[in-house]
Amino acid sequence: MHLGRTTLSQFLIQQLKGSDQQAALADLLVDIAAAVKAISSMTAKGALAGVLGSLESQNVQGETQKKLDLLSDKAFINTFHLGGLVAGMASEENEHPIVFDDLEAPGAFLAVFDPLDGSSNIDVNVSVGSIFSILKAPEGRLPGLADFLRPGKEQIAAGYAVYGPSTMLVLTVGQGTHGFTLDREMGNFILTHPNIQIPAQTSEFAINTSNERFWELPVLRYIEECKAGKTGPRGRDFNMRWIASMVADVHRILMRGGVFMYPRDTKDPSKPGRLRLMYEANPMSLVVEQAGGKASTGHGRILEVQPDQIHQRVPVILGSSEEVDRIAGYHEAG
Ligand code: AFP
Repeated sequence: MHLGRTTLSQFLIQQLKGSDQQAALADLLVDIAAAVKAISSMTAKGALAGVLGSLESQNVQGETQKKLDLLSDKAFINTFHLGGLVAGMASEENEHPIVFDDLEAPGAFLAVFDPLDGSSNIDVNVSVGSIFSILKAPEGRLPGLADFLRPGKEQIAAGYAVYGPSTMLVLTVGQGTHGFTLDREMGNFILTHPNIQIPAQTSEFAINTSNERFWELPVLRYIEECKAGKTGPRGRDFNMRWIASMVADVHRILMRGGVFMYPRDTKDPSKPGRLRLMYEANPMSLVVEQAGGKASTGHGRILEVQPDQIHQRVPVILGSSEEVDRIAGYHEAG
């Protein structure tokens, strides 16, 4: 692999040359890259493209939808529909899965995605992203809801795009986690971060501390120890970051280590966390684990969770393995 010259397509041909299904998966990931390029172009234009601001509508989560939420959702839906490789898809912006029943033969894959994550940052020009998760579709029939509700360990590919100063695509097909940077002049994603490895240790944590009064004891203990720094049991100072865009926070952790936490809290007892399992936690957990990190609910591996709803939420603690282990240990101790 030549850094700076290997394109996404060339890389995927190398990684996925074992079977027809692997070749089809490579094609699907190239289709996803095309949708990401379209979204990158829209976000880069900002206010000039008339795509900022909110709509009157709300999504199934009861959250106000941004214009770019829906435009990004359409970009993925059209890409998947035209590509013919996906039998059905589920997204944050649609209450129920969409099944493509007009194809000659059902596609081999299911796509689950958050078309624009962190969209409350759009209007203030802060990095946002898209997150995707790919599952195998049932053979010879159209998919039903149960076919989507698979544990994250069954994902065959996952990744995200981060629309920041540069647009990057970070993905895994189960053979490590790799980063590609969009060369806007050429319109190609170029391999710039092969085999990303998250440092096992870190001195940086990411959490929304305005929720502190709602945290459970293990989380309180961990954050207090980080804040105590050199004067406390950790014996070193920590730094804090919170971009409120999961993709941007997790990308920083992939680049330099850290731990990201959106834990279960008592703010809304009906919600076991804020982040959605199927299209935020699962894909990000696979990417993180493939980069040598860990991803836990506090009480177990996120990728083992058996979903029972498309939009269900889950506590998320992920990043540098030694910190995730420590936090899980505090949960075990109660
Ligand atoms: P939005 O898509 O509504 O901006 O939510 C983004 C997000 O799901 C995730 O990307 C952030 O990590 C998290 O919410 C931020 O939540 P808080 O606004 O409660 O900090």
